[in-house]
Amino acid sequence: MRIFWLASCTLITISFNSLALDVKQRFDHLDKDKNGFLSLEELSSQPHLKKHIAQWDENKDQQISLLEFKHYLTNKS
Ligand SMILES: [Ca+2]
Ligand SMILES: [Ca+2]
Repeated sequence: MRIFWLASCTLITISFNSLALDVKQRFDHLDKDKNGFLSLEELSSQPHLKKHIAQWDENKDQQISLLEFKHYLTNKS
């Protein structure tokens, strides 16, 4: 029973990590100039996010940071 519990915890940890990794990979893929932010131009392949950038650009710098991108991916409906 203890082993089963440990295995469940490990699985949960792995799936959390892979989600975080997935966000980072998607972000890096979109961040063409690798400056750590997604400009409106770089969001051209993400029309939904581009359209709603005002909603997700939390510090209103007209760019999406990794954190803002993560919020978008985890909260969009
Ligand atoms: Ca960029
Ligand atoms: Ca921003």
